[in-house]
Amino acid sequence: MKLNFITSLLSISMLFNVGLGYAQTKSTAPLLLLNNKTLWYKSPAKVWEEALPIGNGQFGAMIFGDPLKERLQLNEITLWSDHPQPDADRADAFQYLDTIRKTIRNKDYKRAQQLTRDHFTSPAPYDASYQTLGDLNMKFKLPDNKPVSNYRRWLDIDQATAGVSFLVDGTRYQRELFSSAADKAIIQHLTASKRGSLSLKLGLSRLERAQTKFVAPNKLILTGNAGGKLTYELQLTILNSGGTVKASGNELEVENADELLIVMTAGTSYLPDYSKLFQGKDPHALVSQQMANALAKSYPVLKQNHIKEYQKYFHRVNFELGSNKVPNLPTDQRLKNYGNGLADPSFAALFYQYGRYLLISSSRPDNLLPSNSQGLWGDGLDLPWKCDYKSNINYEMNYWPAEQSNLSEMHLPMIRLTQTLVAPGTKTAKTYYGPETPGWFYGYTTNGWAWTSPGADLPWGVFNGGSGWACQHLWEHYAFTRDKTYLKSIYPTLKGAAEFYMATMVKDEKGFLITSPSTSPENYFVTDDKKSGSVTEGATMEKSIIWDLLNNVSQAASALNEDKAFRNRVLKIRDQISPLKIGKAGQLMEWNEDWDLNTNDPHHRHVSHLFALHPGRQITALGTPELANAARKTLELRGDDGTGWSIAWKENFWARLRDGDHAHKLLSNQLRATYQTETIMADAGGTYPNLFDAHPPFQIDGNFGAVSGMTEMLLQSMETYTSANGRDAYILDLLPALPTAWPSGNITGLKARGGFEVSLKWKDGKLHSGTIKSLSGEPFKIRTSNQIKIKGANAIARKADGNFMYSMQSKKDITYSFSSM
Ligand code: FUC
Repeated sequence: MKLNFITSLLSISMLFNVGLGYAQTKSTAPLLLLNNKTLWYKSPAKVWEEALPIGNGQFGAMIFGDPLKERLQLNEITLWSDHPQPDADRADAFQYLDTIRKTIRNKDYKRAQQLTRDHFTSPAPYDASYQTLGDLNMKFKLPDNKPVSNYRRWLDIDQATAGVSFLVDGTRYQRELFSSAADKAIIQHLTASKRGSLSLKLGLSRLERAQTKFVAPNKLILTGNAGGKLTYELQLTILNSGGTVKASGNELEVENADELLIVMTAGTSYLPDYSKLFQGKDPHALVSQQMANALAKSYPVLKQNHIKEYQKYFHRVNFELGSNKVPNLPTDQRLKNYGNGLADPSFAALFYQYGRYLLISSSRPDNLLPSNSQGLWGDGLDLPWKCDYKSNINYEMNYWPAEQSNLSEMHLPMIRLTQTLVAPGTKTAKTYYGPETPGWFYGYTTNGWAWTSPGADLPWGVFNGGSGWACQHLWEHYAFTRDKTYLKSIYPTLKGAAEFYMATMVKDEKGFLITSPSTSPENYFVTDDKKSGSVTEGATMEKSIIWDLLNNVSQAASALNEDKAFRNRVLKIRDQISPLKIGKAGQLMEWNEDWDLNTNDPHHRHVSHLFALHPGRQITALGTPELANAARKTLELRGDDGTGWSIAWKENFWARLRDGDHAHKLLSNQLRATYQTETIMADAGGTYPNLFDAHPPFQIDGNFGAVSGMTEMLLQSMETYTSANGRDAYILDLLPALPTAWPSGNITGLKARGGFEVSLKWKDGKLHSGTIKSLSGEPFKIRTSNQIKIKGANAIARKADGNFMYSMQSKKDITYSFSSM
């Protein structure tokens, strides 16, 4: 292939003006970044949390952008160390179930804790970790001792391209990069405004288990294994226009080129098939094929393919807050200002769209694994918490924005992994709850190898809710898309999860159904006589998850018009689940007994017992006001701080409580600039300069939780009513929690349950106008706080709670417009 760009001042300035969409006055002036869809900085990244992420779902890079020494830290979503552990269940666990339950009922919590730790955890080591693929290191030769000026580093989330640009001795150097899902490659284009200016050495490296091979003078291959049976391969090809490229030791050396194209492709032997224990073919043939395909295309074509494929998803939602004038400040400065309370509402919109960018970039529809706890990006061999998929918040929070922010297909890798857990989870269910136990189950976490056993220790390892909560996502994909073929395909998985819980719940002293043994994620209780433990019966979160699952399964059965007897049984059992309880401080009780105020850790980061408020729908601000008030009290007791994801979750809770200002306060807490990367388990949070969320350390769930929280402030659709045809239909709640900090704005393309696409515009803190497109022709209701005119509304009622309700019969593919009165 030939490079299509002739390096000249003209083509460089065209590249700046047309290709990247940045206005530029003179070729030597710094790039002026005028839009609100670009992260940009005035200096290279010194630490990983400043580097900028690109990814095509599967293959990603963190770009540091140093003029002299560039580092691209690379990841491949399936690169998991170690191996599957199908025998990690504790073989005799079931023998102890009855004793553990009786010990709990007898309130001997100390012994119950010991018995559970000894007999109901997993005896297997949990060593497998998501790992780095390696680094591309580039050492540039620039004119001696000449300073770098006019430096810019950016990530354009509208096009999913990143770049670096700077001047040395009157020559402008530019690198542009993207990770293309269309062509399955990371592409890098290097130019300079003076011919023959590109001289560098480049090599591939990895911390361990890697060999570099030369295949041709312009090609490098890095291969190895990840400690178990998984093998990986990374290929790099460099094409030059002008100058020379040759092998030099373990590196490639480029001298005096005018322009360069560097293409990288990567893969592993991972096969998403549990029955084969994930063992697929060596990736060499596939990675070589991907390289050949990419090399057959010119740079402009590769770039165009990439942008088109990316924007198909990204452009579905447009979000503007405040004025269209974006401060001409680098992103790290805007972040600092926001955290210091300076009004810049458009920064929140950038953070929102960045979250969508991150989901698209770490979870394309055909990903072999979902976005993990760092999305796609992780530097090291043993990453924080193994970078796995923890079910007690992290796995699910990653996918909260998928449906509502119109990225439904990005949900599919998570839905597929959850289905993969059915086979190992069937075994785990029987091993821990008895050979006759129906269905499938997993508790605390899963990983790239479909782990379903409990964890090795307490308080975290023995949690009952994993499969139930993960299944909420299988249901939600249907709730938003109304795709019955899909629903039919996942129904057995939902049903299996429900069957497990229906068979294993026990009766409490009053005859209500609860779980036992039971924990409230990673928290300890203190009884009134000051006994502390984590193992008890009937923790609120577990019963709330089961309630939600049974509710969803019954709706699924009725939507499919099948399984009537089963559905009736599901509903009967759902109604026997122990009700949510309000404690002596007016709080929603976390435990089966009113122990909340005894706690030694009042600000514990998990606020698990509010699952019913969000992401569940058993509590709603207007439908169950007493429980909603109790949830509010709980949030007040827990406080406004927490780890990154904890703060993000609280944004969602306050939005569901229809308190936009409090939700916004949490968002401001989250958007405090931080560099803290040491693990902190209590109040910490914050946002790194590259806008990754800080647990700390970096954990991507906070980014996704914030997208969800902001969406919940603008649109909610979790409430149902029974429509004239006897089916469940949804209430679309418009601007339920608009904060005063966002008096004007607009958002287009949000999705609502029931199959609707919603666009909203507001002014002076009030809904101004909008549209609702019906994608499935289902009836719906609209709730607004100010009166609107809408064609086709056949009923208007002012409710006691001060909102207006409009009842609609919709037709498929018709868009309904409305405006305020
Ligand atoms: C859970 C949380 C931690 C952390 C980890 C990945 O264990 O309690 O805060 O998010 O997952």
